Amino acid sequence: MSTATYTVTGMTCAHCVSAVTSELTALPGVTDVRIDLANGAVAVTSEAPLALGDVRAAVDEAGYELAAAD
Ligand code: 9UX
Repeated sequence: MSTATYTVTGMTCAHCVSAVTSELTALPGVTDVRIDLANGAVAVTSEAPLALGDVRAAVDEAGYELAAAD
């Protein structure tokens, strides 16, 4: 298992969180997504490390921006 944290900008409500969670959960191998709306922190757990470009594309697809990968 691998957990990586990212900062996503633009999320301001619970529906935003739901949209990002849904897109990230759809990535192959993702088993858990946790989002802290207050600070935009997104923790993604997956069976193997994810490609940053895939994470960025999923966040973009939801309508938000991946600002940083920690
Ligand atoms: Mo509503 Mo959260 O437009 O964006 S889904 S604030």
